[in-house]
Amino acid sequence: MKFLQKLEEASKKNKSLLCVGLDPDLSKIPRNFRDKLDPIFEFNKNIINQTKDYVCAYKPNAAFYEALGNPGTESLKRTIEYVKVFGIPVILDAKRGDIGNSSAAYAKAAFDVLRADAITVSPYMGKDSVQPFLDYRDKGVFVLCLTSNEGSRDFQAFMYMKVAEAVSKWNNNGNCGLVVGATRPEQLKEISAVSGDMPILIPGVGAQQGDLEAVVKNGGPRPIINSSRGIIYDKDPHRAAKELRDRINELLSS
Ligand code: NUP
Repeated sequence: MKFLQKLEEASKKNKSLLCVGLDPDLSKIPRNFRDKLDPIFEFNKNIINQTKDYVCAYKPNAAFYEALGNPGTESLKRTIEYVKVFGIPVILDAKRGDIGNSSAAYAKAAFDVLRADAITVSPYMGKDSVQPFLDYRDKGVFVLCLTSNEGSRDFQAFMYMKVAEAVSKWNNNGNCGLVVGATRPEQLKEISAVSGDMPILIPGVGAQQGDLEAVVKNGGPRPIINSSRGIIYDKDPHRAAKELRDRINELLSS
């Protein structure tokens, strides 16, 4: 099934625009998981079991798994397989992008080996660095447009509109999306005015204190609103995910 179709089905079924970020940090996960054979997978599995009725997607950030070496990669693979059982799409947050043959290898790793449904990529090296990802027509490709961190003022502030316009043109297979930080609601409005019906992945609510109300208002027709630490380290992830999903829906209808 194509990424976008999978996203829409999960979104409809769970009445949700919420994406939960699976960014497990061994030093922060509860002690009872740390004693298990595969602590990261067991932690994720518990989060997934508690939140799977309230999300439209999950977003594991590759960094937290790669930092653990081979066992981390195994935990990531198992996590993606586990999510698949529920028909929910997985966006691998890996921010890849390189010369063509290297990007092709990154795409193979993400889509054929890890079996993610979508990936985040950087546009910095231009279209040929993104093309190998776009060639996987059934997979989603989210291009960084304007990120949530302070450093997005250094370079991205001068070119985010160019990125949004370029990606709209790269979208021949209908599999592109953009990434815009929730801490940039004004620019999100400008971006969604030119991005048509492309989904916009919006991280930065919760721990980074992005403006949820403005994000829902300005995020275009297909916002995917991500919270990672705000959900996974809450003492009650089930309640935290449900409350955030409901709050988003309340803002949508107000
Ligand atoms: O602009 C971005 N901001 C951001 O935080 C683009 C991202 N991909 N992220 C990622 O989203 C970040 O690396 C982390 O995986 C997640 C946000 O996590 P949290 O602040 O909700 O814990």
